[in-house]
Amino acid sequence: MTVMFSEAPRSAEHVAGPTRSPSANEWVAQMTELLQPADVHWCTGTSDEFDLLTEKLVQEGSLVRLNSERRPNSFLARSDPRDVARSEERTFICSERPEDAGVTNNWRAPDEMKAELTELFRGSMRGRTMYVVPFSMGPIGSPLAKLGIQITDSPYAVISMQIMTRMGTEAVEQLGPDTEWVPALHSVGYPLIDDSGVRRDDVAWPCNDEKYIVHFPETREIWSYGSGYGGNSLLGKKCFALRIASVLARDEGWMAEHMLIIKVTSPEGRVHHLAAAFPSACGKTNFAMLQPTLPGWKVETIGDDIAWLRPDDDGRLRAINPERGFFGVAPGTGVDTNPTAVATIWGNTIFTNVALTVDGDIWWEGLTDTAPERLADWQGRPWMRGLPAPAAHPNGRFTVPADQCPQIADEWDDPQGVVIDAILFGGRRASNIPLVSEATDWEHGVFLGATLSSEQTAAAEGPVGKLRHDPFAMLPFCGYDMGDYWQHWLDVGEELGDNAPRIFQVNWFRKGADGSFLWPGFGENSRVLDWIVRRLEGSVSAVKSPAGSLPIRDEFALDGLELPAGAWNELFDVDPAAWLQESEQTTELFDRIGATVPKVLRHRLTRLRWDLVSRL
Ligand code: GTP
Ligand code: SPV
Ligand code: MN
Repeated sequence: MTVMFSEAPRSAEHVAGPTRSPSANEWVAQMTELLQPADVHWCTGTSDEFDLLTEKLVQEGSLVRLNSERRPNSFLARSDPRDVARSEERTFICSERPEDAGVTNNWRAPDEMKAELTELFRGSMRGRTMYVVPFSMGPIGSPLAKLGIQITDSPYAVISMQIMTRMGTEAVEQLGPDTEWVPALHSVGYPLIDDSGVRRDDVAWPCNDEKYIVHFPETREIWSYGSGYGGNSLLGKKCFALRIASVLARDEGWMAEHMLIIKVTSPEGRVHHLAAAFPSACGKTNFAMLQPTLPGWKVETIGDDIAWLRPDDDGRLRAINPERGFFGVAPGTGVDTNPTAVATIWGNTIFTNVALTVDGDIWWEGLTDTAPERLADWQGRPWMRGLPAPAAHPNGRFTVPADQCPQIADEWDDPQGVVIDAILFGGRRASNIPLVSEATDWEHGVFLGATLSSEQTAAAEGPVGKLRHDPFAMLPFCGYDMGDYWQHWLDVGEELGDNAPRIFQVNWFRKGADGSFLWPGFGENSRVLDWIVRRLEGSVSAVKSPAGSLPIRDEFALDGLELPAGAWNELFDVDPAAWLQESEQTTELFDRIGATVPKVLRHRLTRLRWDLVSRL
């Protein structure tokens, strides 16, 4: 594999390597010395390169090529069973002062952490190829885009970055001598040659039991060691576009959020753009690809996981999706629940930790109603229908280019982004939180975001189902103190003033006494969308409640929906006693975060508690 950049213009102070940025070239040279790889490959992002890498991975047994008639140019990866999700316990924000990382992040002193990691990284690529992956988060040349360079010894990470970001030559061309860029160092921590020169065989999914996902917010650096999986290894995604970007955003007056973006067209042909923050595996991809059951409505996809939002020259909030692919949860994605995702992954897709069918295609729980009789499960073991263990890992994923989505909006890669009219917050809540409510104003919206909680999912290591606060769906992704982050939200709202988007809270996951979902969800969520847009347009009213403004049944689009008797009331029930109990937990959260919690949010909480007490 040869370097493709010999033509790149070189400046006088050019050090070595194929970019116009001396700092980038120097960093790559330094890292090469530290990591001691067998060779270095600068990635171009071409389809030839993708083919070479996937073929190599197939030869080595790290990828299974799927049946090319059923799933062209698609592959299955099976990870080490100890490396199947983000490792929040091993994720660190290493600011100079611990209080800048805040109590919701793991913190270590940057010097200390760097010294420790340097020893782990020393020689960690022996016997392997070091890939240099230049990438742009955001459309090439967009005023909202940012550049990064990932160094990795994982070809799986390279091909995933190729799908998920604008990667290779087009990114490197953006990198001038003085352009800012984020260094993102990644090693799976499985060198093939040890300190004494002894060689060992590679494994299908190399990784290390010792994992570190580390961010240095002040120097805008990422060092990730020991994991090859998702957000731990595709460093443009959570590490850059959320943790580092949230810090850049605070400093530069914008916002980096864990949000989908959609374009909604009403039956009257009016267009609105919405952004929505739901925690990991709580329905962003589904909502981003919604197929409305309500006649006349149209939803188009702009992004499914991350939004960068910035006040524009006219004072309105504009958003881009910094990614160019979807890394979506596979289980639960089916023809009934998300037909658009099923159509999107027709080919050119990398599947991770899902089941393999006898004819070389993929399957997971929820893709079809009935499982095939026989499968190879996500670990490649024989599996039969009726076995209690799922065939796919609950955090099995697909990685696919966004432009394959049949309902992708034309504006999805517009460098200027789209103007956001409404922001939604939503969690996975069996109780307490209504199907939909509207914040009374921006400050109340920030309160709803700050107090967002959700049952934990398989997207991260940890106890699935456990309720936890996940403010703004950013708990694992905010690169600085949570209280300061809330204040930043208040500041941006102040700047936007009357141009600020309206804020809503949604919950598709409320359950009845028998434990089943009260709301059908998925395409039927268009009914909620209808109400939200009608609110924006001023054509429906609402009733006040401690949860915000609630819809009136007569004004809500329920036609054609068989909602069980009593379900409406249960969906919107705000029980003062239960809410009061929940507000105790909010108090605990605020106390834990401490002095940086904005005063107005504390006042809100006090007012809410008085309101609830008066309703007991
Ligand atoms: P990350 O990629 O981890 O950030 O997650 P995400 O928010 O994009 O999650 P995704 O859309 O992939 O949703 C994951 C799970 O939520 C799937 O199992 C879906 O079936 C389920 N889900 C999505 N929408 C709904 C809904 O409206 N109702 C119900 N009951 N489940 C839903
Ligand atoms: C999430 O966990 O929110 C994801 C998947 O979007 S990962 O990229 O692995 O973080
Ligand atoms: Mn996510």
